[in-house]
Amino acid sequence: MKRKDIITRRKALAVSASALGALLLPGCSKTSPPTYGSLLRMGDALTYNAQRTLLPGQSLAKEYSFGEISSFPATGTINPADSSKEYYSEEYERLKSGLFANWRLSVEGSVTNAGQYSLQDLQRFASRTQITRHTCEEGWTAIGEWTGVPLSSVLEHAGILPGARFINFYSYDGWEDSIDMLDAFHPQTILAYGMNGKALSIPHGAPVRLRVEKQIGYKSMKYLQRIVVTDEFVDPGDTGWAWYVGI
Ligand SMILES: Nc1nc2c(c(=O)[nH]1)N[C@H]1C(S)=C(S)[C@@H](COP(=O)(O)O)O[C@H]1N2
Ligand SMILES: [Mo]
Repeated sequence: MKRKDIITRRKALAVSASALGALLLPGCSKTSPPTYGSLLRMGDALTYNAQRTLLPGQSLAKEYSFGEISSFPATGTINPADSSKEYYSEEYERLKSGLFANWRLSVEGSVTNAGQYSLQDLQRFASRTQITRHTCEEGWTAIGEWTGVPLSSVLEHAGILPGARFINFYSYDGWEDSIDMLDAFHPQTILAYGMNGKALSIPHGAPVRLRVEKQIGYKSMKYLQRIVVTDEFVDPGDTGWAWYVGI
């Protein structure tokens, strides 16, 4: 699917996605994201994880058993190394041909230690495995097992500065999106490098994708390239999809 088609499709789906958000989240508007900044900024001695436990509404998404894992279609971009596609990335093609040995996830912005993480770097953190249901805005769901590093571990390693409020993600196929600190530090929000016991495949977002289990499927960005911690809300406005669609 071409990037242009994605945008058109996302525009077409905006109404249903916002309606879904409004339905499930009375009182939450997509244009004014929840502001927990002042809460998160209180008490320099507390870690963000400690502060998170003070915040309401951090329930876990349901986790399933091994036997409930289902078939799982790959949708949207399925191979950024395909030069016939509008989402083609020459850099991604190079990284793929080197089996992602040279892939680095850049973590930058409002952090004390900006850095570049290789796949091995990410795999040195304690991992988390979870079997969850993916919900696509197109109306299908699928259950899969994801293994990766909690995003909170990487953010704590990078050292988030007190003013930070949002995490922006950029991918090799040109997608960009953001989540707030509540979702970023949610224990089931992981940078996944494994799916169903194997290395994450190209169609599903190799080498590393985001899993945001508390939100609709399109927030789980594939083909991660860059993470920018910011104190500004960056709405990927051209897409037309709701910024927050909790499930
Ligand atoms: N970079 C990127 N991330 C993406 C997409 C995409 O096209 N590109 N599609 C999104 C949508 S709409 C869904 S439903 C899921 C699909 O993930 P899957 O291909 O592993 O099923 O990824 C999401 N993340
Ligand atoms: Mo989707």
